[in-house]
Amino acid sequence: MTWWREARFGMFIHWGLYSILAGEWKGSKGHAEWIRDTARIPVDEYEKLLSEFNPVKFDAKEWVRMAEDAGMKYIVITSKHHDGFCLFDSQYTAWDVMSTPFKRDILKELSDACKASGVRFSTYHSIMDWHHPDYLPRRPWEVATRPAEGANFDRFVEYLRNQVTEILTKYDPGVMWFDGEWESTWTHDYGGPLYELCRKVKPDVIVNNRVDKGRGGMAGMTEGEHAGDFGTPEQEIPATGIPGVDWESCITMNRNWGFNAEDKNFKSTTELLRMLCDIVSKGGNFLLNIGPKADGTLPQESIDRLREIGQWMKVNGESIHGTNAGPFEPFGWGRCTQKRDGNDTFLYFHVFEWPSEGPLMLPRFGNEVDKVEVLGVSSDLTVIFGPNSVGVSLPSAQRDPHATVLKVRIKGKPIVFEKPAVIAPALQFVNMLDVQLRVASPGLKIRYTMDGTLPTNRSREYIGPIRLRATTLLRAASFYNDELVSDDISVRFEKVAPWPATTVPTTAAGLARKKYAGNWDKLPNFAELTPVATDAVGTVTLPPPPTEEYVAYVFEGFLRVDSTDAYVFDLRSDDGSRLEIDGTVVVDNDGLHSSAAKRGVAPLDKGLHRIRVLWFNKTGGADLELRMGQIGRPLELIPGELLYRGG
Ligand code: FHN
Repeated sequence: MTWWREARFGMFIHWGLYSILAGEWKGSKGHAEWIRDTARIPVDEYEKLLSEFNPVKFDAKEWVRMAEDAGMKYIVITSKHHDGFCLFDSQYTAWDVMSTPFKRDILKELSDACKASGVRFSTYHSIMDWHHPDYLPRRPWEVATRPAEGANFDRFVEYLRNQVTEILTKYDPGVMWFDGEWESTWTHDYGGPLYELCRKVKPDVIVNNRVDKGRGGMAGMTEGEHAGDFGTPEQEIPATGIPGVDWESCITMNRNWGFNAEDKNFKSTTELLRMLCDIVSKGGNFLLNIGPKADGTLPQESIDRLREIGQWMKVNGESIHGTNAGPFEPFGWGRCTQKRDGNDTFLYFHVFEWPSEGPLMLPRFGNEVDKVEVLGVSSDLTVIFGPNSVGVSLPSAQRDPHATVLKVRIKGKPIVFEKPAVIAPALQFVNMLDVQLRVASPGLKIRYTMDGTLPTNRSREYIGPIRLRATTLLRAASFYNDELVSDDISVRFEKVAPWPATTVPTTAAGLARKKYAGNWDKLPNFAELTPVATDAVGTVTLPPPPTEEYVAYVFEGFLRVDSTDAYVFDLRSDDGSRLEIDGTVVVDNDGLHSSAAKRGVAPLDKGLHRIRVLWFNKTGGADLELRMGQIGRPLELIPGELLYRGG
């Protein structure tokens, strides 16, 4: 992953037969790469585009040069989008560029051009395929005209795997960027092995998380145990990065991935550059999309922005390439990235907004400052050093309207004046609760009070977990050289009475499970429904595969706890689910979503407690898992001997 992490910035390219239509079909506009579906073009009509695809102005070296000059370190081009058309010479289909008048292997030319440059070649490959006869499901509107009889999805998967193998072996992609994984026919049982195939054929290839089923919607991060080397937020930038998690935001320059002649909603160069700074300051990569025209040229608006981005990157690229997420909490006027320099650190501050008057005060840190400079220009930068503070002033004429970059060299790892994080298994407890306080920066002391007052340099210093036995308002802050240097954080921990156990006699082990049929987007009111089946199960679990769709289950019975305490419950499901204990909702994980977990806490007296778990699945993947643990202890699947059916 090293080259990819250091690259930070790449070019996405959506190009294919749809580019010929430029977003319009028989007067209907507003389309792009989905046009075969959104304009409902019958496949035989769409196939006529083959004879029109002849991008005579395509110049792979020119495309790669534009990417490189823009500071982009890799390109990801659609080897095959959802329409199934292949931009490469595939031995497994004639639905490819060699069947067009162009008859040139576009991927080969781009791969070769990349080899001769500093740009890594990569490909986007859609799993969903609206042309291959064995792909299922058909688009809903064409089921009648393009019947699925005889389609064999496993034969399609073999075709997919064969093409992935030929791409990996012929074009040396740095990244396999899969997409179109969301339909119910594509499952983890295919996704996992496809990831393994990529690893086997080309061990150094990087594979995104859309190879499998773990992508949590457009937010793009991987949930649950699924394959993929990085998360893929789409058309969005996460609010914060996630330490140790690789991710890449893919974003269009205007509003479409594929070329749409009417779409002039191009983001400004300033907006695009500030997105780049924002993404990289959070530890992510930026994959910026281009939608080339049918003749093989790029839209002029794209060319102009790439050139302007390149001008900025020539001066400021070191604040992007090879950097990691900045160490500070968000601050309004800009972003920060960082790069180690031996034992020292370079902090790069991207200044978007300068104060209307007075110096710009940098986020506070405790390190000794070696040097402060403005990248690129000899400048009249004024630096004001205060006690653990740095302010800068720069004449407005010397500021970069996109973003001015300040390069600050400090000794050692950043000593960020961050407020302490409070780590606890719950906010409520029955007997006692161990609370931890943490700061990432070296050199800081945490001081805290337990009566809600603001800590001073005479307050207790945090040296290890704090054991609470009564309701407490914990308040903590960071100190450096015995000076209060951070905001404070207050958290109220409440000692609560346990919910009383019930005395209902139990009749047998396990839970009653009722099955319901329906098409829901969230949990229904089961009191209004009649179950289609009822059985008993040893614990909270779904029937074995194949996955059921348009279905719900309600599990009911009693849970036995053997000691009075607060218990943490972790409920994972796809789609929605809910946990109720003694009639109170403890975890609400409802809604249409891929596998995701939520937690809740219930204070329980020793004995039996009524438990109800509700779950539904609309279509696609499904899972349900309930774990519990006494507060402060590991969570485990609920063993059957703790579950009973009631009288
Ligand atoms: O359906 C595709 C879309 O056409 C485009 O390729 C984007 C880019 O990541 N991915 C899918 C939408 O999530």
